[in-house]
Amino acid sequence: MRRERGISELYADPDRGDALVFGRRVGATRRGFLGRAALAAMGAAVGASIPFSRHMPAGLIPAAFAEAGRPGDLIAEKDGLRILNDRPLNAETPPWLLDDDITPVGRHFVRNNGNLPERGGDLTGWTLTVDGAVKRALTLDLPALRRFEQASAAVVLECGGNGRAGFNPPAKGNQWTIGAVGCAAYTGVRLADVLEAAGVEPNAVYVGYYGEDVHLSGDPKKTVISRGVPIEKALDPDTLIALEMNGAPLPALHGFPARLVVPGWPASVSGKWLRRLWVRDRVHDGPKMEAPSYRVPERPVKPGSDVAPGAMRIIERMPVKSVITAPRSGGEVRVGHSVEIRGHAWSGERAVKAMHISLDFGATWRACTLETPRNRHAWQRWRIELTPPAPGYYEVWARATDDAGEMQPMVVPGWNPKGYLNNAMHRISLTVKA
Ligand SMILES: Nc1nc2c(c(=O)[nH]1)N[C@H]1C(S)=C(S)[C@@H](COP(=O)(O)O)O[C@H]1N2
Ligand SMILES: [Mo]
Repeated sequence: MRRERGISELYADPDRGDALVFGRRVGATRRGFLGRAALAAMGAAVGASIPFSRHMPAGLIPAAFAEAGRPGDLIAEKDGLRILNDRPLNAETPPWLLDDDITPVGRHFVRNNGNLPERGGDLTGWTLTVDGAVKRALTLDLPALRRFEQASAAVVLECGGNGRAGFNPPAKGNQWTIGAVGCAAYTGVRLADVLEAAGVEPNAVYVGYYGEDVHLSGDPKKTVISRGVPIEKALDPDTLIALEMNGAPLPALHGFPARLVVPGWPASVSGKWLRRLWVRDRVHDGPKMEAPSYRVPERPVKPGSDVAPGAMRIIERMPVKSVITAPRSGGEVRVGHSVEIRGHAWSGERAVKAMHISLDFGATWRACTLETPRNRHAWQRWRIELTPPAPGYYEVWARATDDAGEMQPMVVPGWNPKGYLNNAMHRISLTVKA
């Protein structure tokens, strides 16, 4: 009951939801909303009456019970993150710690597929090789890399599996809720400039990365992960080889001394601890490029089905999404007082153009103010000040719409075998005290 749940799980099986909350089925009216007895039970469970109960779907597990980030799940370098796994290290950020416009290093999620490279923060012997379908292979040390023009940008990195915990039937892998995302400021050089120096051959179609991290088996011949992007994305002037994060050298956990930052795509293509970039004459085929890794069915499938590898496509841009960073879920306000609700919104390679919130389980929506991003690919601040109408239990649901008109779904979208791309709306609970 403690882990954060998507809105959807509830719709999928209302009876089970009721049983989880109340220990029994409490029953719904014919229209699928809560009946009187159910309402009383629900009110008692959340500790307040529910002013918008007429809109509350039966089986909805209250957000009040869906808290993530229990204390105690702490790691030294990370401030209040929830550890999903310590070997390899994987940790996500509770939404209320994502409030900063630029995510501090201590609050940026970590996703490692293997063990950290031995070098830590030591540069000895480090070079980056660029080879393959190029006119001249390059071997660059850090000073050589720094001689390229410097570029800086705030960039959202989101794991392709962020939100995996919401899928039903469950998908194996880290059970990310909503916090495998962050927006840090990166400084480095444009991948395009480095590729241009190497001279990309006309037959180049993809660029694959190799990092220095160590396979969990300990076998030095095994590669942890080696993904890549099409040459067009690699040549996009916003794609960086980052050397700094938030104005300091990249931390060991985030790829020291150099990582790719590929905006708008699943963060798995933003290779950390770079040692080689291989320009390919075919779609890169390193570990975790093949199906089903980072692929989704080309066409919608029935939840739980087997999907043939050939019927899957590589994930490219990430979908529209938002997070509520304040107040913290479970917060209280006094009746008659206003409360500022705020957060961030982003959409892969697009801009977000509208942000709405609902206080009444999705019956009505109010437009929030939405700031423009500080640069393309940074997330956008949204906020709204409102005064809930009466004492009681509320849920805030948040929905972003991007400039192509794509909107976050209320329920978990397209089930897929590995649990990628869940951009269902985020929700929190809010209690108004008399
Ligand atoms: N070399 C290497 N690069 C990697 C990974 C990895 O395990 N090894 N994980 C990838 C994945 S799946 C994600 S989501 C991001 C996470 O970046 P972060 O730890 O800086 O948040 O790094 C990507 N780059
Ligand atoms: Mo990831």
